[in-house]
Amino acid sequence: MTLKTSLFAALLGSAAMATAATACDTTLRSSDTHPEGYPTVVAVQEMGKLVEERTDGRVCIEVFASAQLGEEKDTIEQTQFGVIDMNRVSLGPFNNIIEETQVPSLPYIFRSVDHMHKVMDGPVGQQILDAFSDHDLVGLAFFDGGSRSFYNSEKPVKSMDDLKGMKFRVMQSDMFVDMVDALGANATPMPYGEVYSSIQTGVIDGAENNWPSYDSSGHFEVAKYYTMDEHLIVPEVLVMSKSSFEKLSPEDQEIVRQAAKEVVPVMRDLWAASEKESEEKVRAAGAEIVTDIDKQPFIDAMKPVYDKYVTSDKLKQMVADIQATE
Ligand code: GTR
Repeated sequence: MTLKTSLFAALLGSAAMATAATACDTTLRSSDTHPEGYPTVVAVQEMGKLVEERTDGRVCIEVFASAQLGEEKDTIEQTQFGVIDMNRVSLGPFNNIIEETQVPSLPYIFRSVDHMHKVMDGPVGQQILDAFSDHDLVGLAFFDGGSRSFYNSEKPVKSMDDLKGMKFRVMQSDMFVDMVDALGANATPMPYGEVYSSIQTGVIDGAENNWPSYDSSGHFEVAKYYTMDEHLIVPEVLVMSKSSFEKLSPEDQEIVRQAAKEVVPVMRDLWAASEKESEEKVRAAGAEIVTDIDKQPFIDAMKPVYDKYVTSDKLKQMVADIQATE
């Protein structure tokens, strides 16, 4: 290509982009680490349809799936800076930034997914959403992330003893490093996208996650032993960059907030179906699942984690409120 033709191609390209951009007055770029078709991705796309319709095309949402915009920790920073408008992430990578997010990320804090829904739909959930505003973000809604369990490439883990000395990847949260240490294993915090090759090359023995992630990431191919200890039920969150949010009119802000809330039940249904489907798929693919596990020693081992992280009156009250939620 000559300089002239490549300049022409570049001009054509930007003209095409400009045409695409004019379809909506504002296109909010939303990040997700998961691939197309994953419940969180579909939920934000569904939310986008509501927003586009209700704003008469003033505001659209475009989801960049499969970590196209980066790994969670980096995209969180970019969302705070307003480089990314919207982000769907786990609460885990927020733990080191916003202390309130540590509470629903505590191991075994929720008795069940129903208990988690009750709490996150109530005043404690609202308190956590509000906490984002001190960090250049707007908390819009919580999504499901099921329960997370350990999996590895070495052996079926049937007790805490079996975990001793093994190396597990955790999300980039100090609390999760301490959680794994408290179980007698070793933790390596690393971005999600590096986990597959790190297991494959033996840098780590395994990781921990829910069924849909264990499936869609392909981790089950390299770590076939999954133990249902269900140590975490960490909710996921949809946030917006405060600067992007403030560029919208008050009416459009309200439409965005409302649409996020309305897709929560849609997401929960998608999630329940996806969990079932993924569990069946990994079982059929040869994953060995340990279901019969005594969780009590795991629960007891978490006391040092609570002692280290639940220190302020605010967090103590939040934990008490969660425990008192029926
Ligand atoms: C998934 C979660 C992602 C990401 C990932 C991880 O379950 O949906 O947001 O946090 O786990 O382990 O990094």
